[in-house]
Amino acid sequence: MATTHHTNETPTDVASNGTAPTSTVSPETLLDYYRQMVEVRLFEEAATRGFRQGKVGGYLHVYIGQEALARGFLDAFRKGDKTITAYRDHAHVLFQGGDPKATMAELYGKGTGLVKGKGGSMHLFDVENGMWGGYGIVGAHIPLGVGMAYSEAYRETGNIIQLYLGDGAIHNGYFHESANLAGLWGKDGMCPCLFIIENNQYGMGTSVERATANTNLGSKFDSYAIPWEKVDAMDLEAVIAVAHKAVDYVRETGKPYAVEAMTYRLGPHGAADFLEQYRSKDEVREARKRDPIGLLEQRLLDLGVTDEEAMEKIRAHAKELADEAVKFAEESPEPDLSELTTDVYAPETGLI
Ligand SMILES: Cc1ncc(C[n+]2csc(CCOP(=O)(O)OP(=O)(O)O)c2C)c(N)n1
Ligand SMILES: [Mg+2]
Repeated sequence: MATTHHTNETPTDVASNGTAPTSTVSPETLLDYYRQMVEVRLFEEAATRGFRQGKVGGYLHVYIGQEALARGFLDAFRKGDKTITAYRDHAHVLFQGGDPKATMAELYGKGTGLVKGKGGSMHLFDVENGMWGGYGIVGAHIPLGVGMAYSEAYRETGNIIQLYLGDGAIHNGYFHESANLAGLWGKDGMCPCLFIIENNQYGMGTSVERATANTNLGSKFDSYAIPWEKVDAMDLEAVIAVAHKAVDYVRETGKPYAVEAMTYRLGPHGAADFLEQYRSKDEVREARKRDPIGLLEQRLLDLGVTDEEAMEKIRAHAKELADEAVKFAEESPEPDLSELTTDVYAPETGLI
């Protein structure tokens, strides 16, 4: 479960001031999230096959092993809130209600794709559902997310930003400059930003231990007077509990908060990362024992809300959905040539 560490004002303080966090989740909701996590898993396995067949262009990074993380935090997502993340972005889009067919078509670079085939796997956007990208430059979305949080506070919308970043991205200058401003703006209640570190133990082939002398990544936020805590992100219910507490705090105070979510990348860094010389097979085999989908299956069985047969049906349906998405992507047309010059400038510029 979660271990906590606080620097200054904390969600616990907020709760004691009367705004109790909500963290309960019904067995039915857990079962629904299980279904969604299986659907995302099979979607990404199908996308990986598409990549290996040379049909998915650009690059492809899957979220396999990390599904409970985004699913858990998004339980606390409210309409109007926004998410922003790096290139490992399929799960966020799908959990936020993105269409699997349009998402797969985007990976295939087709005109029917989520962003008309112009973004590919790393640059998914689904603004209608509150998903603001999808960024390929490590760390570059962090200042954008912090600026978006300031904008929400300035316009007094009551919305917050869920800003996801990797354990590798936290060593980037972008992070430190942005976190500094977030802490500063937060003093005036002007930065409703929830930083979520997706600590999957690796940045490409570099383990956290090889990337920093201070591997307690959440503590980087101490420098900027941003309170934080850690959570076991293989445990969906633990994530949901922390997510609500953190989101409530950020929304109530307009101050930033951070969660170091401990997870593991069960798949390769990217679809072309075959050798994985930076970690042992034993390590991955060991980590698989805590696959968040496996843990959730056991939990659902213990709760008595499902059985093997029902779960098999969920898997079979997820496979159908993934197959349909692939078929749609394969049969979709290439983007029209005229699209080459559209969406280049913002409409406000009057240039196009
Ligand atoms: C500025 C920049 N430097 C280097 C890269 C190459 N690169 C792509 S992913 C990656 C690792 C990032 O790791 P992390 O933030 O932990 O995210 P994860 O892949 O684990 O989700 C690197 C160094 C990049 N895309 N952008
Ligand atoms: Mg990482």
